[in-house]
Amino acid sequence: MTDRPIYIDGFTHQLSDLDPAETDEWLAALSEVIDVDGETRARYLMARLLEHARQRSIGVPASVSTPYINTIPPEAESPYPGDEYLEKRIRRFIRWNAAAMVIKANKKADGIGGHLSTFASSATLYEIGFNHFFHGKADGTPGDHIYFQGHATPGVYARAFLEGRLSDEQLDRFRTEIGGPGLSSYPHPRLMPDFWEYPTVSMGLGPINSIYHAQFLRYLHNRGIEDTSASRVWSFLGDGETDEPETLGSISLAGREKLDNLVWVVNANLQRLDGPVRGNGKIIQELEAMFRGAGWNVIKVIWGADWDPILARDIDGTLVNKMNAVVDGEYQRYRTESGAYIREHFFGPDPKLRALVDDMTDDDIWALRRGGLDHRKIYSAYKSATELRGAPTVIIAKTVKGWTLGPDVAGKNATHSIKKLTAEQLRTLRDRLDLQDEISDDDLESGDPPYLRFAEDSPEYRYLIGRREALNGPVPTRTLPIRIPMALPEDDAFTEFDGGSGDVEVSTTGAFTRLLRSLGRDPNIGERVVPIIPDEGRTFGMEPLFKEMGIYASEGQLYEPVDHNLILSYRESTDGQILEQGITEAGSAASWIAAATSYATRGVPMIPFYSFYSMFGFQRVGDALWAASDSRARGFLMGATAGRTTLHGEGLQHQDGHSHVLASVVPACQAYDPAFAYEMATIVKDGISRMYGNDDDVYYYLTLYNEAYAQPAKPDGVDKGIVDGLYKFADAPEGHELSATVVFSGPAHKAARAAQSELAEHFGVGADLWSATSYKRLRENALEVDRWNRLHPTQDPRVPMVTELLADGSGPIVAVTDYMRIVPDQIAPYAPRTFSSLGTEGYGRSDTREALRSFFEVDMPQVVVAVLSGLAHDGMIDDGTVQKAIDQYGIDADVAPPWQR
Ligand SMILES: Cc1ncc(C[n+]2csc(CCOP(=O)(O)OP(=O)(O)O)c2C)c(N)n1
Ligand SMILES: [Mg+2]
Repeated sequence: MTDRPIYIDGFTHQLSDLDPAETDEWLAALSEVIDVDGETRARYLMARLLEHARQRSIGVPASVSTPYINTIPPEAESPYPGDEYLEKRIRRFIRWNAAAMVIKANKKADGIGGHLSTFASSATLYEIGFNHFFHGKADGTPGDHIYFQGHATPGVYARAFLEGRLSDEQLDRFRTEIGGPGLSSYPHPRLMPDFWEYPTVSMGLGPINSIYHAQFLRYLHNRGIEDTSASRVWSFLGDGETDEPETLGSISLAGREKLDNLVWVVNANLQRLDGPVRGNGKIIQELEAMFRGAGWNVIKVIWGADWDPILARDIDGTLVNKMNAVVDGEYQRYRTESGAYIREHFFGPDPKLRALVDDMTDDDIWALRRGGLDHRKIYSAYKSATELRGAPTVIIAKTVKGWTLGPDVAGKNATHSIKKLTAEQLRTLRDRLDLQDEISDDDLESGDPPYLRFAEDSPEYRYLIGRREALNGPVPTRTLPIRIPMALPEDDAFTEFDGGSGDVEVSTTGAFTRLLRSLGRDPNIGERVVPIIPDEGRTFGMEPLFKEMGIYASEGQLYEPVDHNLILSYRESTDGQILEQGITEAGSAASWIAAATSYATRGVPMIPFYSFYSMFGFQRVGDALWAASDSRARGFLMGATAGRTTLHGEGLQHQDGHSHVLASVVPACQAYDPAFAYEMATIVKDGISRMYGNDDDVYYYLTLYNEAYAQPAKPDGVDKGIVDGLYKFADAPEGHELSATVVFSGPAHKAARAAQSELAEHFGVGADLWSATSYKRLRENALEVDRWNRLHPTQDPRVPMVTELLADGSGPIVAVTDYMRIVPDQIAPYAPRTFSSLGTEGYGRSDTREALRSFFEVDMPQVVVAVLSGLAHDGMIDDGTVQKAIDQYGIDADVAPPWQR
């Protein structure tokens, strides 16, 4: 046994050694170098050989990691084009204002919070972007798409303030949004729709969204919808944030599709909230290996320019070895100590290293910068990233958390949560930023630090505005007029379902696929339809679309598919319309968000339909769908294979009886549970006209089922009811003494309709049937009315829609659904008569639909018993009649309820 890994390269065993003597000579030579000149020299020679081999194009794989030094050597840096003095002044004003804003907010109402340290570490990373790279939208073109790190908002506001985009009052209202023009804590387009474009504060979502956004730009381009080549996607993220699976989970997609329109900037301040990101390792090295492995261009910016002359003197690699060996916990410590400490502990132990800094004072050593704080190094990295073709770039920039905020804050474990500075600490910051002329000691004593602005005729202001003008106006800016308009679809696609399916049995999923196909052929919206699927297209019967619409593949189809001779072959192409994202709900949701916000980010409305297993929607990627509503996404989520009893056979992890509960908590989500094809088509039609005709910032969630049944024809005059959430599907059969109302949704219509016949035939009850397409909608209307009534006590009370509709009937009301009872119970307080519900509580399990419906107590006998029970409760029949029915159907009344079994 050995505790060292054994290195075998299959390749060297695969090929025969054509000249063993020559091989031995090479190996012996290398061994001698290791023994005589040491490992560093050996590594140098190996690195040179590999570099040489790559230059000669002999196809050796690139190594996944490089030493802990800058990727771009000083001699390859680009000359700096900016006015360094003015930029430094601007940066300092922004640093100050960002800190002042957080401190003031926190003073006003203790605990309201804000973050000082994140932006303090990344100010240079942003300022280089603002002054030299980020393209705005002033001329009506979309410019760049910039995902700002959520906790860096104070810096972004502080800059907007200097640019004159925000007022003193607004800065004063940071984190005070109620009742005035407040600034949201983090980037929230829902709250600041003219400003923020991308919600990033839930860690990991910004990064993954940015990847699929970059892919979507290519998709728009390759499909000929618009030329997106002038836009770049920038994503700024924290090093701690890379622990989120969403952050790194899709990086291989960007590498594979060669998304050179994508740049990530990782702010490697080595810290997250509680402590070091990798105290015992090196986050930068770890990330480098992962990104290189995924095909990204990696630019490490670790050391500032003051290190260049020291590194130049390190001829035998001792310094680089030391840089490689020290762990992040140690690097963090250095920044909280002193120059003397760094001399002792970093350079100290090795006399050769110590000699490298002999001519430097402790202050000189202390002043040595990290690369991410060096504007020239960052400029070179960005320039190189934007010029590279054929791969996405990640810039990993080493910074200091809480930089410039003084010894009590910078690099301290608690730095992330510090939101207050004492007068003394403020003075340190002021002096550090050289702002003594602008801010007096008295200003600091007051505890109310002033905001700084440049006069409009000052060189700083002119420079600041001039740079933004040269880059096409301010960023971030969300609003962009529609650039490539879209007319609404023709009616034919929807009316096709009005007549029903006759005797032919089809599922609502099948009907949707048909609708999708027709929408794809519509002259007005056809090309704007974006079907997105995470590898379940066949389950949903979507394979006909593979051939007809084609599957988007950035490099086309480089092989002949196995089913090439079939009519429904698997057709991939560069202009394919379907985004088949593979088995990634997180990725598909990100892809959907990119398409669903294209109306705003590009001025190009697109209509995405993301079809997924409903179980793996809100439950799996609920946070992404929440962020989608923040983004003001417009599009369709199609929760297929819905229902706890309808997706038979699959069992506990697949059978969804609660996505409508989860959907009910998202304000912008329009959640529908249609029973019939015509309902589904009517809802989709309404969705398109609301979102794309009326510009409502909502999205639609429809559950689709895979149970095939004869689809009824659409009754007259029900469109409004379908959209409003409830309509009468069938009148009660006439001539019965007793009456009742049965409300169904989704496939529960079967039990409801069977119960209607049974009640009439055997119990003398005429029940009318209603279809509830959206309990969420009904509840929201009732809440609004409820509130109005409460706050207008002297006026005639209003009546909720659901109450008014159900007033057209008599007898008890029973609602039956393939979802949990809490879904129909949303209307319980507003039902005009005795109300009860039947639903699918508990875990799903594998069995037939019939067995499942009996188990979950949502089948015909249960509906009959519930109606009779309601009648007994109302005193219309005696309890014995109910008991008789229970006995007659063989219902085991004493078995434990399904959710306890
Ligand atoms: C999904 C999620 N979990 C937790 C948080 C809370 N949170 C806010 S900032 C932070 C630490 C961030 O560290 P890092 O990504 O390194 O950013 P830095 O501030 O150091 O630049 C955490 C955990 C969050 N915003 N989102
Ligand atoms: Mg960090």
